[in-house]
Amino acid sequence: MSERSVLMIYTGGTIGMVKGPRGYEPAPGRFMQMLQRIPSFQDPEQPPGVTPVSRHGQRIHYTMLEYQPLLDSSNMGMGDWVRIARDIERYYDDYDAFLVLHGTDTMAYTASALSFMLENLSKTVIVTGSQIPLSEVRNDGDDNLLDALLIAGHYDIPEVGLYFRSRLFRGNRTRKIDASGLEAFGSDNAPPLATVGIEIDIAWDTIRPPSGEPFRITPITNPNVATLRLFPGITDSILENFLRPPLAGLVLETYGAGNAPDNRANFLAALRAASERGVVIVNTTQCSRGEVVAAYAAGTALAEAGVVPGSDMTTEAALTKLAFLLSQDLEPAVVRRLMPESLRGELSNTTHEGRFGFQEKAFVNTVADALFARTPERRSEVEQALYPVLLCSAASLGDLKGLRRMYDGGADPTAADYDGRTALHLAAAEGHAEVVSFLIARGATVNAKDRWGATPLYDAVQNGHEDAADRLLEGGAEVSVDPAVLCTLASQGDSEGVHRWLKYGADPSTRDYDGRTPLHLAAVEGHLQTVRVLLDHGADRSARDRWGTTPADSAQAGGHRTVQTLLADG
Ligand code: ASN
Repeated sequence: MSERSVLMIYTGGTIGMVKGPRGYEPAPGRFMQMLQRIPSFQDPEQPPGVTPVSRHGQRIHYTMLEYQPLLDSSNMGMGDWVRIARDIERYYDDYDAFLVLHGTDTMAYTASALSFMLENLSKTVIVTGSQIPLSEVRNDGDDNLLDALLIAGHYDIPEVGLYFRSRLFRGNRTRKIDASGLEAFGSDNAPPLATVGIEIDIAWDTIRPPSGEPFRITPITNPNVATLRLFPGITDSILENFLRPPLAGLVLETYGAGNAPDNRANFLAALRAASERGVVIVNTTQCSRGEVVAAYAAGTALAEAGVVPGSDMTTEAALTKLAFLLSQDLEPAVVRRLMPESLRGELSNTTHEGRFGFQEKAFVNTVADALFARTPERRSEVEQALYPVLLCSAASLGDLKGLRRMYDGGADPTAADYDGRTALHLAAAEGHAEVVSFLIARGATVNAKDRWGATPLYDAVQNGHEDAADRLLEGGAEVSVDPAVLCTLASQGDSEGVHRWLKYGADPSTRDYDGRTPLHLAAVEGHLQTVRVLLDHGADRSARDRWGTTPADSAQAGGHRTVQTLLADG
């Protein structure tokens, strides 16, 4: 049996409310008592806050941190987001995972905000709540909370998730989509991170890898952001007023794939003027699914007015991301550049998106789970053992995306497998020139030697990949040719191989242990073309081996008259 600890930060929301004279209201100090009475949350043999052992052999210890006052989430603001982030920071080392119990009304905002503020997260953080209070006989709080607690108590999902009604979503992809139904949250542009049925099914390949950097928080402190949902007939003066100081960032919810009127000069002029003043304006769609694309003139006009595309971000994510970036000391131009880039998996289709897919991580995690390597240290050992193999396999397949993902996820660019083969060896041997350049740029060891002494350049040249070889030379690869290589190729009559090696700096007059040069070996076997190539590259036709034999003598001994004549001619 193993144990994990979870901190439950109880901020308020319907989940813990009880019926009062004015309707449902928070009930301070009651939540933990309610949980204690539910057998799945409390093992009767254990002190308060300890679950029974799960069927995976795990016992979860949970502690409740109850906020004062407990809030209906409609009453929450940026300060409350920061308070939660700071509490997670304060207790980060003391718990394995964190649950945030929260009202549903603004839960998607809080989850998005937390996803940005919690940087380099390596532990599971799940925000959850319910539509019907736990105090009611029929409620959805019981399941939501227990499932979220079990996920937090078993899995390392280094993201801010939002759990509701059998699904764990990436928090910054969610929206509250139903005011009455129990399936209150949706994530139309990103699949769930986990689905709970008979089994808990974690979609490991969608989960972002931990960065490996130390955890820290960057609080959201700039409140001067807003959202504006366009509607047909919005007047120029309303827009102008909206854009006035102190506004620093605006999420403009446009029509369809990112369109706004392009037949109203003043409307666009107002946006342009605000952009020029430094207001960062982001274009998101009013649709719940799909993304902003540059397909229509009506959208292009916005881009020309300085509005940046928000891809498929939700309004909640775009707004909190804007606030997060504007809370740091960044130039508007930098904020504009970062808005369309994925920072925490909040949007798709960016140049960095690949790094968050991380199928390899999923594989590593599966192996780690199979080995019961639950602690970060043990996981890291598994990672260190597997990465070199995964890197080599990706390199030999020319899988640049996979390599980029692994390096972005912290893999060591100099890692070698048990034969001393590095990703660079494999990319060179297979002639994946692009990959070779990428690996060199990422700090791979250019002259790494495998256990047989072969360097990446050797592999590239030997396998006839001149493009890859050229890139290695540009990257500082040194030519060091085993004399036996040229002699072997010459005696096999591999004129192309010989030519290639000579081109990449091999010495044409190198000698084997009997003092024979490649020319001797090609001559004795009668390889005319190879002999020509060697002569063209200045091979010494008068070289004598340990018995005093010249290449011409060798040709004669082998009965190769044409070769003999060619060698004698000079
Ligand atoms: N008004 C509640 C809240 O957001 C709604 C809920 O939690 N279901 O706090």
